Amino acid sequence: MQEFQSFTRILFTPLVVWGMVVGASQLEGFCGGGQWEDSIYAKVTNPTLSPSHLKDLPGFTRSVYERNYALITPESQVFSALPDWINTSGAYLITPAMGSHFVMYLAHMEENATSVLPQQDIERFLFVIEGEVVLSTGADVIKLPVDSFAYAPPNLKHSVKSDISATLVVFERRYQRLRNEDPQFITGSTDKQVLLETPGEVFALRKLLPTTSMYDFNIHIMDFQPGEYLNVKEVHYNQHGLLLLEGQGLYRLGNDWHPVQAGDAVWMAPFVPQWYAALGKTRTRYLLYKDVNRNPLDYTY
Ligand code: UGY
Ligand code: MN
Repeated sequence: MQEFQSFTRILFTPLVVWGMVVGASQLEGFCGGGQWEDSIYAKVTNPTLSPSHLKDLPGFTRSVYERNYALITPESQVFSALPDWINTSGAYLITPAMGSHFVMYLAHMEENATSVLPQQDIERFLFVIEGEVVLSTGADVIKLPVDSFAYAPPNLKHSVKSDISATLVVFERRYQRLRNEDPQFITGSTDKQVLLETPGEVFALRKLLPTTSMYDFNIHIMDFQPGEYLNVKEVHYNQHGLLLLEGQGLYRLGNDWHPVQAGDAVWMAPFVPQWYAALGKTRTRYLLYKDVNRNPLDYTY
């Protein structure tokens, strides 16, 4: 009898351990990063309150879709093959169906993945959250690791490829030309962008695109230390697409107050009241699309 017990222990102990490892890896869900867990923005795809921790609450999600804003949290992001991209799945988080004039999507590129060009006259901005991609234009071949970005002006022939798996956040919109100036192809990384003055505010601000009038939008990187908040309770004509890269806090959207954390995406329509306070123990960093430099009377959408 004793022999039988030790035999079963020998047989089953490795099986149980193996089962726990496999089970744990499955719990990470299909956006689980695994190999990228120590990347600086790992919380975007492995949030503190991850889908696996919420799985026992039937139907629970923090996501909401209102007339003038949406909060889309990781447990409700739905990925499917990105049309014509190779080995890439995408989750569209903001689209014109909501009233926006831009799209914002996450692209999960597997090994040997390749992008396709945007449609004619569409400009594209991409930011690397996990892994590394290689961006090629006719003239340049550029490696883009985590925290780096690229802006492709409308009709620029380019491709994005990944040898290893990578996650990007991508913004696209129809370029709104002003005079005869053309925006330029741009690449860079957040840490190389200068810190800008923010009169009346405490957050640290970097802009990833030039502020000149050729560019009809900008991408802001905003950092708040725990306890810091927006002083202005903003209501403005500009639209926003936001991805929380780090930290946790409270977002006021319209008359609603939402606890948010890294990985959450927010759509803000023109004039939606907006305010943020960083809470939790670490800084908040978010990435923010904002349309700029155009007369609101000239919008063609
Ligand atoms: O620039 C902005 O509009 C920015 N401060 N908005 C925001 O963080 N919601
Ligand atoms: Mn704003």
